[in-house]
Amino acid sequence: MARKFFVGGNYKMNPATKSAADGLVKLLNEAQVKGDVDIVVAPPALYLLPIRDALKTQHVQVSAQNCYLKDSGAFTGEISPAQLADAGIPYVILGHSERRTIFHESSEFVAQKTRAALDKGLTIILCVGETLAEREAGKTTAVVQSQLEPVVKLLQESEWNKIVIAYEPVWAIGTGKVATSQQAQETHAEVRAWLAKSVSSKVAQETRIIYGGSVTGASCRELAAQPDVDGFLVGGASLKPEFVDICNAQA
Ligand code: G2H
Repeated sequence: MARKFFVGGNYKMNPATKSAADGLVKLLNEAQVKGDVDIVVAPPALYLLPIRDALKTQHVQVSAQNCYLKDSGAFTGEISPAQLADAGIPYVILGHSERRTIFHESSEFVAQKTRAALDKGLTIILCVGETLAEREAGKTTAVVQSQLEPVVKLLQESEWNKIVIAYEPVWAIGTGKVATSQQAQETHAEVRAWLAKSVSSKVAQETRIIYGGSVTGASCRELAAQPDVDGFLVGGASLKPEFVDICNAQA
């Protein structure tokens, strides 16, 4: 089964003003998107609804960048999966390395949030990836598997169609140092083989595994040509016109 190409734009804590956010919407509304691709942009929570409502193109959907576990309650600063679902936000990014590192989110916590988001019908862009020290120590596969294992334990096989795995090596994030197409392909293939063993061959074949980490308009085509690279999660370049080129990387 062919996996549909997927391109996410992770705006992180950008842009700094609403008028700059309007510029990003204009870019998306005017984009010439070729081919069959899921495009999902993840603005800061403050801009989720205005951006969603200003998008005139059917090609683009929106995602939250994070959520908590509970439906509601005394959790200052958090957004719940129930609130996202109620607002009609279809996607949420979970487990981004900036959440794991800066906000100390464990793989178990990310798995619990994945469970909670699935229970509300959200689709999860689930981020995993190793640090440079871990890669150099030959631990890439073990680290990525250890991040996925708690999720595997909490999901039914039938729920994996609501998961997009984003492989984002930490050393490539925001550094300008993109993984080579060979490095990305190798890890994606290992993740897929591990899914076949740990969940099922159907899930391994159908789950999209996208690459993130300093993807640009210049690097996207070679990466997209790899058989196990099903798209991208784009940070810095999602704030620039080249994001459209990345959306068309497989066209
Ligand atoms: C990795 C990526 C988006 P960037 O975090 O998730 O960001 O493309 O800026 O490295």
